[in-house]
Amino acid sequence: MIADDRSTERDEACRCWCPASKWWLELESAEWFVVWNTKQERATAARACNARRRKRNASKVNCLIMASASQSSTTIADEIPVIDFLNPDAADLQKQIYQACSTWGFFQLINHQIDDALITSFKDAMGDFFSLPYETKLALKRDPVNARGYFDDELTKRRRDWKECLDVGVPGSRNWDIPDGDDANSCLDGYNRFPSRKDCPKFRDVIVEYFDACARLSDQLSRLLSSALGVQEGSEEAKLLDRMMHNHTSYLRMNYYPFCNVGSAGEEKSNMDEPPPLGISPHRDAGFLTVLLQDNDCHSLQVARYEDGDDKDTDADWVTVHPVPGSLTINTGDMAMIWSNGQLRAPLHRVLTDPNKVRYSAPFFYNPGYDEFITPLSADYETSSSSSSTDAAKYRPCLWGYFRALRFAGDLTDLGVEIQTSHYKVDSDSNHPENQIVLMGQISFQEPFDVDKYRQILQMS
Ligand SMILES: O=C(O)CCC(=O)C(=O)O
Repeated sequence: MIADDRSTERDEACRCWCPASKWWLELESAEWFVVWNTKQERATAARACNARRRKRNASKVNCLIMASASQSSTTIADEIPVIDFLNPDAADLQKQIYQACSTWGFFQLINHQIDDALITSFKDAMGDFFSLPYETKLALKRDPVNARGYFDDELTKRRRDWKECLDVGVPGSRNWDIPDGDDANSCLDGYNRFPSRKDCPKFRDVIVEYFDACARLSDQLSRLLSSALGVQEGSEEAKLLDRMMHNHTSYLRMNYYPFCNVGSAGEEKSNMDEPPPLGISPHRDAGFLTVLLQDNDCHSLQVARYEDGDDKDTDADWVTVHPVPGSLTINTGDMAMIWSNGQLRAPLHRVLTDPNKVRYSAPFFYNPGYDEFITPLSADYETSSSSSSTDAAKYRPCLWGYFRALRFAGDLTDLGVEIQTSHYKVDSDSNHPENQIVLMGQISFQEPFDVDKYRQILQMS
């Protein structure tokens, strides 16, 4: 807990910013209060505070106590499932993973079989990279014709994030030994930009080894999910996963969040009127699933928790995902949600900034082949969406290469409303499903996607 003296001078109409929950509390008057992370807990804190004020007939605010992003002891992170990958009961393991992904969309995986020593080397490599001089990193900057490389200007949901990143993806040739810039390596996402061996001697080898380990783990997790959904091995429906193992277009993002002591308008110091910026604004991951390595020292990833059946983005409670030591955090993405016909959740999540601590994290995004149309399992387009049939398809087929291109374009430049799975709902009037066919006829997935060249089509949707 930390006392926040920014608020102590305020007598009345107290408004308090809680960095843990990104939430303003309006209280007419209070002697003290504690801000918790969930809506219910905030309401309880507010009630307790008002009762105390009435009892003491107090009109002054003396002290505010708040939970900070990294120190809060009040979150309900324990409820985010922790799953043991070495569970000898395969059916139970499938069931746990399915339950986690269909409720939270998140879980923490222990005994994941990625070697501790590899993870330590990977973390060291990340640290080495982000400590390079800014100009050296900037020389690797991504651009409108190459989604891979370094950047510090990402937009999430049209807001700039407070972080630096390096994206490395599977090479177009699928062969890490072919030079990065070789034509054989070009693909929709561009080509890799590694730091030189002189600047970061072990970086490339460690990243490639960690990348391959994450790809293997993602394949195993996808198959467990698929079995839990009742997909028979060898069936037509299982083939997406067989193909994905060989044609996945995954990338590994290395994130560095500097500590943050400015307001979102960029002033030198935060002030009461400007909440601090977010490390990453609320978003859902676009691909199939994500294997996330978190920072053990700075806990600021939060996942939205909804009331049953409610997935409106506006009214979420935020729950901090405190990493269990040695675990990897797993979440399902938009493509898993479409493929499972909505049974698996693509959870909304965000990252807070911390005024005192830097943070490192690394999501590995396991993504389908670019030319893959993701279609709901057992899709029945004959049955109307309002039918109670469980087989009625809720989504129209989604071309991953198109979805990915639009997300990349939106990360880089403000194109208006960001593409979402809701645009593929059978009752949506969005023209993305038609537009994807137009774009497919015009681009090659073997060539880097050019945001400026296709701006017109991108803005048609
Ligand atoms: O930093 C984290 O923990 C999550 C990162 C994330 O959500 C992203 O990079 O999309």
